[in-house]
Amino acid sequence: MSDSLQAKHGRIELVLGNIVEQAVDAIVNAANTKLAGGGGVDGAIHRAAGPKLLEECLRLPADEEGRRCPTGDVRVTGAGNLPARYVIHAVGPVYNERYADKARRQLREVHERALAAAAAKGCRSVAFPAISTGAYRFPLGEAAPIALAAAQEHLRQATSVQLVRFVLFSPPQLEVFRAALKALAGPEGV
Ligand code: AR6
Repeated sequence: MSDSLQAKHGRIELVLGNIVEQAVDAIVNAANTKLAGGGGVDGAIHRAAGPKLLEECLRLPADEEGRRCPTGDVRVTGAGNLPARYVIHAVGPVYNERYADKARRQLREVHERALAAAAAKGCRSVAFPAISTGAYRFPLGEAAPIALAAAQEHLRQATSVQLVRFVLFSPPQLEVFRAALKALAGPEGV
């Protein structure tokens, strides 16, 4: 089964691994609205990047409740000690079955905006975790096709981004993304 898909302007790739080890131009963080760190990917990224990353996040403007980025949106910082140049902090939706349509829309949007932000910085390679599928409980089988379709759509336009890598943290997660990538490729299996 193929772990990559060639789109018009670039390639989508799936790997099993840790997002903090990716030597790409930008890594995407599954952040929360406060951008002050947290658990999961966010915690791992802040630990590996060192204190400079948090300092940079805290310098971003916040509203009166300490929110630096609304749900569905992104903010870009440097990457501290990470091998990447930028961290794109992306706030995915908290999944709630009653508002599943809204969550799907916001998940799509956050991927689109992360890719647009990467392109605005001239990035050639971007690595994503499976945003919202941990603490935010978005079902992985629903999240994978949304994330992959947003990447495919971005790579249909002229963009600096040539590689969109999804970094999955466990073999079962990789399998779910593989099935979704296969479905996206269509019967030709492009
Ligand atoms: N590399 C790649 N993937 C990982 C890693 C890693 N190092 N660590 C976990 N995952 P989550 P969310 C996978 O909870 O659901 C934080 O506290 C994990 O298996 O990190 O968007 C933030 O501060 C899961 O599939 O992000 C927010 O408050 C996926 O990454 C909140 O959690 C996302 O899990 C965001 O929740």
